[in-house]
Amino acid sequence: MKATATANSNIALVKYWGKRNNELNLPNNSSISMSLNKLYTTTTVEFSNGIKTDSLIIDGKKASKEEIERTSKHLSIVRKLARKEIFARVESKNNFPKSAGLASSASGFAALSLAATKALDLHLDRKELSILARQGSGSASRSIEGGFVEWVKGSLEDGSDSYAKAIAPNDHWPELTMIVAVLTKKEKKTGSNAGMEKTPATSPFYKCWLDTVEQDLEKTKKAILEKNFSLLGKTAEMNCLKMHSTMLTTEPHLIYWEPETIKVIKEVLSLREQGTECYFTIDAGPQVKVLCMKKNSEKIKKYFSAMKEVKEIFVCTAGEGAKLTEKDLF
Ligand code: 2P0
Repeated sequence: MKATATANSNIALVKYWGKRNNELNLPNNSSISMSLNKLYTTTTVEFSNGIKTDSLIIDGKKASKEEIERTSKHLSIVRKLARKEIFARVESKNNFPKSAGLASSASGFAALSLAATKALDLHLDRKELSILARQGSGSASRSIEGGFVEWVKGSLEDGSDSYAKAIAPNDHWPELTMIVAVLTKKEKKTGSNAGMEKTPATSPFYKCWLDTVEQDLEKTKKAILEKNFSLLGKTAEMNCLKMHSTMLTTEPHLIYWEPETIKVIKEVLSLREQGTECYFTIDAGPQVKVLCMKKNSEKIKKYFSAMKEVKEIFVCTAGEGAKLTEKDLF
């Protein structure tokens, strides 16, 4: 009744922002992401008859009450599937800062879903795992599959048609690189969950977001399949700015950027003006992710490493989907 899984984080090229169902994490719009091979979570789950409650350690420390409750809620879905009333010891490790806009909930709930179902001997396929992971955190639905995926929003009330589908595998476009610049490791004040709830209800720009997202999805799928970097980069950057426009105009406002974020955005634009093609995308946090081609990645990495605002850098290509491992954390 013990299993360990690893899952890569993923970064959206077309973002998920706003839900039609908060309980099941059903989104208002479909989204597309790329799995990141260098950012991952490893999670060990052990169910045992001898314990009376779930416990959780993250990165060597006892998790907060909220984190334990969220994990326990997710484990209860797995218990129900397995028809077992049994608690678990869970330990999880990220190789990157958590809750700072690097999608640790995506890799975290994907790894937890795979490890917990394996530990209780449930054999879910990728679609079922994606549906399960989505209930822990929406973006986790996209971390089950590797490479490039589309999380289709679906329309059914029970969420059985809202899961991530593969667009292309991780070896489809090896030149495509995402450089993650970590600017601050502070945990954010407003989590995505709370933020996302307020935007659809208060931002006057949210309608515009929904009106244009289908075009962004089409352009992004085409760009991935045809390996058209300019189309991909332009669409992803604009999609990110549109999402942040809805965040900025949410009441109370959601400003996830820090001064360092603007500094890096300006540097990306300046590099592009000088002929090095690169584009930025930013999530619900201050970190900037830079899309570029492999031939320019070393130069861009050096450029950003020299900035005092940049604390850590990960140069990523498309990673694999969630997988089981023998390397238990305890
Ligand atoms: C995304 N984000 O598509 C968007 C862009 C943040 C900005 O998915 O409430 O942690 O757990 O479903 O998945 C972050 O949201 O939110 C996210 P929940 P989640 O990557």
